[in-house]
Amino acid sequence: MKLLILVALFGLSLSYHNPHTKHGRTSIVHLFEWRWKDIAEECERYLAPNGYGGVQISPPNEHIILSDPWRPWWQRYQPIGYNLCSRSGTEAELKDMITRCNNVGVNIYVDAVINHMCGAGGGEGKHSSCGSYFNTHAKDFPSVPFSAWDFNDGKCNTGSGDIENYNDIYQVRDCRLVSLLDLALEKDYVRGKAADFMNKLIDMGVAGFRVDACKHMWPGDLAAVYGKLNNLNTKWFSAGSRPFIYQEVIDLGGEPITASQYSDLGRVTEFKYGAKLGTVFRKWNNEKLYYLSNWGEGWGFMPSGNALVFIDNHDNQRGHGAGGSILTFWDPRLYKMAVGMMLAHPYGVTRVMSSFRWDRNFVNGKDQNDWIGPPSYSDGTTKPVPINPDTTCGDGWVCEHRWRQIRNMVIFRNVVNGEALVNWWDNKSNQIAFGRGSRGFIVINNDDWNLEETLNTGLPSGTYCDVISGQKEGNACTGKQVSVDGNGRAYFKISNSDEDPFVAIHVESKL
Ligand code: AAO
Repeated sequence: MKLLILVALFGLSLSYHNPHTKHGRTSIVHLFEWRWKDIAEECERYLAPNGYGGVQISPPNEHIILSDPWRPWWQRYQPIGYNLCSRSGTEAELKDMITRCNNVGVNIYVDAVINHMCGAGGGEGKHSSCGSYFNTHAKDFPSVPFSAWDFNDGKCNTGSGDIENYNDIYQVRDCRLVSLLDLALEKDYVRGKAADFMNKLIDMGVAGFRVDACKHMWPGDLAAVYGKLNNLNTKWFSAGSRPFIYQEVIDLGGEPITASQYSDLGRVTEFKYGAKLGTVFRKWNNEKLYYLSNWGEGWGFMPSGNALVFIDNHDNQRGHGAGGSILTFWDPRLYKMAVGMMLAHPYGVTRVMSSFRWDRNFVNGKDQNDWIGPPSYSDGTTKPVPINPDTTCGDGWVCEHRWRQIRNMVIFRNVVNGEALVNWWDNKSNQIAFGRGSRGFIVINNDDWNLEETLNTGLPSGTYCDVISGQKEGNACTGKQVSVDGNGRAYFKISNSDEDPFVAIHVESKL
């Protein structure tokens, strides 16, 4: 009997770990601050044809509109209620996007902000994205409605009412994160409102959620909210599918709240992954690429089946959240290699970042412009994403997910999905290579000298097109060619001064 219950519970919880991606697609792209209209088009014209499995969208909830600073990107992490008009568009546009992306097999994952409402200093009025009235002095959010009873302040015992010490788990869960009004998710009423919001989105067709600020919510409260969620819409997902849940918990070690406290409930963001890989590619602390031979759990990360991984996210690419070692589009050469490593390696569910550019202004190591919102018109509305003739994006949208090296590695990951890591090679320094079964092989040179080696690729004999320097187009190759002999061996030469000092081949890039 006990065993049966255990099996049932285990089965139940694991069901939130599945991203439900379709057609053998494996990666998610975060289209940070994109408008719903642009995402719908991107699903159809680019993401589906190039094998992206899903999109993480910016928070769709009604949010505060701020003027000082002017329309920061982070205003969307300050909910006013659960109406669905936001900086990215109207509810009708949101619905249209979800439908169109689903119709081409690209899932939508919603960034769900349920820990809190807006900042305590948000004031009173209708400066909110759907025009709903609110009053932070009275903690009154009539559009939900939430009132003073629905917040945690009574339970918080810091002087400021904010979290002051991350070593005190009660503060972290019951006090305000950077002054954001902290919802009392122990109340069934509050849980119900959060679940209603998420269920509305599930019924519209989303495949799951990135749950914001989970460190600041009690795991038991989250379990109760998840338990109230509907199954996914059977128009696009098989009957009985539970939503995919990945929880944002920043666990770099050293705090009493850990990622593992949440991993039974759903996947968890593995922040050590990008922080460590950034350190390795930058060669800080004497790190070397060859130490990656046991990358993954061997580096103290959570079990692969619990992890959602990424090189950078919307916070740490601008100094919010964690770590100076993080690689971003600002360091494109190292960044492409790191993203390539992530996508070639079997660990975790992978998320690719897609950013907008902003004018950085460092004063004493801190970017004074870390608040700047997406490319916008003077009235504060977000600009569309124009596509240039060479397929890159214009108007300040970086579109890392369209960079050839990154997009082709997203395809590589799909081609090698489910294959074991094999044929590891390294030079005891910063040159490494490994394969995935007999379907793909990658070679990386981050040393200050050339790589010239004959390696066992495990691939069938033939001539392959490197998908980093180019790609297979028809029967031609626009990049380097690699010939694999009858024993699976191939000669690789990668100059340390190559534009991208790595090479990747897979069975679908065979000429
Ligand atoms: C804004 C203003 C605030 C203002 C507030 C209310 O910036 O000054 O008080 O409005 O008016 C985003 C922005 C915030 C913004 C907020 C609301 O980033 O700047 O506040 O919207 O508009 C913690 C949380 C984590 C959170 C992260 C940013 O645990 O959940 O802070 N991320 C999510 C979102 C994020 C969003 C929110 C949550 C809120 O992704 O975009 O905020 O919805 C330690 C802790 C971490 C903690 C960090 C930062 O990390 O471990 O849990 O993250 O500190 O406080 C080393 C350590 C590492 C440490 C890190 C600190 O690396 O190893 O553990 O240093 O840098």
